Parts: sequence; structure tokens; C-alpha cells
Amino acid sequence: MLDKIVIANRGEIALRILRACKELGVKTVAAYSEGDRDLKHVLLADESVCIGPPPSVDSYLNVPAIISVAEVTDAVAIHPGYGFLSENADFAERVEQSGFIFIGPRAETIRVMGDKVSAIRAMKKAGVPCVPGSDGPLNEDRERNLRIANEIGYPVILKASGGGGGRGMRVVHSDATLIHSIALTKAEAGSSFGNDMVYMEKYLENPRHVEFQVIADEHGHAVHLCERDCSMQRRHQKVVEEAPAPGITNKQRKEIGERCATACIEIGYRGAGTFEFLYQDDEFYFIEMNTRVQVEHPVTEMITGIDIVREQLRVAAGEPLSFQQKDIKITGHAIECRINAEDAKTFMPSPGKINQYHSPGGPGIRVDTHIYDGYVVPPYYDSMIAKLIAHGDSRESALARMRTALGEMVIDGIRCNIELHEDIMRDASFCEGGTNIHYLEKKLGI
Ligand code: MV4
Repeated sequence: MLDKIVIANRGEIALRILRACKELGVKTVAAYSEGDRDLKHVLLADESVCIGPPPSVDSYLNVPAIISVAEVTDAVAIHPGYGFLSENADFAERVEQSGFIFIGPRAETIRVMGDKVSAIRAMKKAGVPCVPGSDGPLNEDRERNLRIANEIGYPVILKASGGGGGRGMRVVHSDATLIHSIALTKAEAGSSFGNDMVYMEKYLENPRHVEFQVIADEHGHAVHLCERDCSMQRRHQKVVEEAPAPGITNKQRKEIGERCATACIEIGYRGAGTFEFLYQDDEFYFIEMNTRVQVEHPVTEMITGIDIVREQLRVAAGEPLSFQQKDIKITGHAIECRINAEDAKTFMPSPGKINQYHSPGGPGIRVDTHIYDGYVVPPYYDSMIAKLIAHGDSRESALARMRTALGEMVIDGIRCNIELHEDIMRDASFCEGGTNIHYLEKKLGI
């Protein structure tokens, strides 16, 4: 196993990584910012090193500072968590060039997946179903662009190859606006991502966001861990996630999951990853791959019994996965509510001191959080302060447990979105299952 690793992240995921390390006997170094001295994992880690002032650019995004922490503490590997540097190919490369293990895929894989045109090309080649589209970047040839759009059929969506996660996209409804829209999207992509490559896809009007969790080792094994439905979102921020996705048949799960696992082997994937699909009219369409552990990984852990962070550490140490595809059995249903320090109605961030925190509990309840009585939520980072996860034999039972847990949870001193979750957990359409990506924004009247 790895002797000692640097945890280059903060909040609940840093604590989650720390716990996995303790179980495996891996020593830990918390690399933290000046604003994060009181984080739970900083206090619990074997060693803690401050990497700079509170703003992320000066700390959690400060590549030399993080690599120096590994050097001065004699660590062997760096876990990037999610966000920050987790999908930065240059960072992964510099970590490896400095003689450390990057806990994630090879830098080259991150680079391929970070460029959406090359990611789609790789996945299409590997047999993963993709959205009908331009099969590569658009060029300056107007006639060609109009022909592609008409072959696909309007509406189409223009996407920046360097974008992702909802940035740099534009929907086009007819020939009249296509050429101008391409020019606009290219110009925006150039200034936002330093890469003006743009591609085109059929615009799916009412899809669900369904993603497959995969994990692969360096011995040619790759396994899928079922899918999650993350359609309940607002402004590209997921609010609720669940696994398995309502209404997906075992046949679909096996077919798409196996295609994802096979694709991993084909591209030499290493570590945990997620294949993002749009799901509409019983069909899956690949859109992007995430090369990190995700916020919502706990719902997958609850229904599979697999500790994804532990497996990430095993794979990074060069060990084989501790299970095969045939060992994966899905038990029940799990739902995650992201608890944010924000106003439940205006969604404005609400940092400050937590005067009182009461954690919910009971059968099937898991809370992934770094907060405690007296903890001060800093204003510098993402507003997610906890993830409440409920597992049950059935979706109905997971829902009932979630409602009870939300009713028990108390976070006093700051505003948070517990009431929004209570509302969603009683929403008739959500309770039925299978609401699409536009549902929450419509419900909230956006
Ligand atoms: C789409 C789409 C419809 N059709 N692609 C937004 C985030 C990025 N990952 C891809 N996104 C979308 N791509 C086609 N061909 C609609 C979205 C989309 C979306 C996707 C997933 C979750 C939330 C979303 C919210 C708005 C738009």
C-alpha cells in the first residue's frame, strides 16, 4: 500500500479521503489554506501543511505549493479529490514528473477527456453510444456547417471542445442563426478556454442526466458500478442524486455499463471515472467523461457496498481491483441531498458560524460532512457543507428515510437548503421518479 499521501483538497471530500487512508494504514498529510486551519481533516491528519492564503488560486490551485508539500513530507502520492486540480492534466503531469503518484488516471487520459471533441471521438471508437453530431470540430466552411446542421436536424447545440459542465454552449433552431451562432460560440470559447474549437450535436430537449461509475486498475481490469441519476439540478449544480436511475432496466444497465467498462480497457483508463450520458426516449447518449471521484459517489457506494475511495488508493498503489464485475450486486436504492450553506429561496451563499449542528441518524443514513458545532463556513469556497445520503430496500424506503433524516437535521447560525430538499422529497413528480434536467428550474420558476 501507499506509505503516505497528500490530501490536496478541503471539506467533506478531504475528510472522506482521510478516513479511507486510516482504514488502509496510509499516513496522511493535509495541505490546507490559511482559511481552513479548523477543518476536521486538518486536525485529524498525521501532518498538516499550510499552502497559502484562503483564495483557491493561492492555495488549492497552487501547483508548486502542493508539490512542495509532498516533497517536504516525503509523501509518495497526491489525492486531488474533486474540483480544484483534480482534472488538470498539467498538474497530473507535474506530479508524476516530480516523482509522485497522481491518484487518478494518467495525465494523457485527463487531457483527452478534457477536450470534448477528442473524448467523444475516443468513446465513439470504443463503442459507447454518442449524440448524433458533427464528428469533430466545425471549420469556417459555411456550406459544410449548414449541411451538418441539416443532416442532424434542428434544434442543434454548439459546444466548446474546451468547455464542459455547461460552459460554452449555445442552442440553434434554424439556418438563419447558425453561422452567426458558430462565430459567437467560437469567440467565447477562445476567450474563456483559450481554445476556440467548437462542435455540434443534436439538441436533446428533455433528457435526464444519467451517469455510469467505473473503476479500472493497471492490470487490464475495469468494472462498472451501475448508474446514477443526477437530473435534479439548478444552473448546472446538482442538488439531488440517486442510484440506480429510476426506470432503467437491468438489460440497459448491463449493456451500457459493459460498454463503459470495455472503453476503459481500450483507452488504458486507470482509477475511478464517470461516463456522463443524456438519457431520452429509452436511449443513452454519451456527452462527457469525468476523470475524478465525484461528489455523488456515496450513492453508488451504498447500493454496491464498494468503497470507491479505498479502491482509488489500491489502484494508485498498483494493486488489482478487489472485485470483478460478477461480484457487483445492487442492493436497494440510495438518494443523496447536497446540503449547501445558502438561502433556500434565493440560493445566495450564507457563510458564517454554525452555532449548533445536530446530525440525523438511524438505519440507512449516512452523513458526509466536515462541519461541527462552532465551525465557521468560510466565504471563499463552494457552499456545499454536507451530503445527506439515505439508503433503503426500495426507492420508497430510501425516500421515507431521507424525509425523516431531513426533519432531524439541524444546522443553526447560517442559512441552508434543508427546506428545499424537504420540498423536493415530497414533490409528486420526483416521488414518481424520472424527472428530467429542466424539472427543478421549472418548479422553482426560473
Ligand atoms: C446537451 C443537452 C442537450 N442536448 N447536449 C450541459 C452540461 C454539459 N455536461 C452538457 N449539457 C447539456 N448537453 C445535447 N446534445 C443539454 C445539456 C444540459 C444539461 C445536461 C446535464 C445536466 C444538466 C443540464 C442542464 C442544461 C443543459
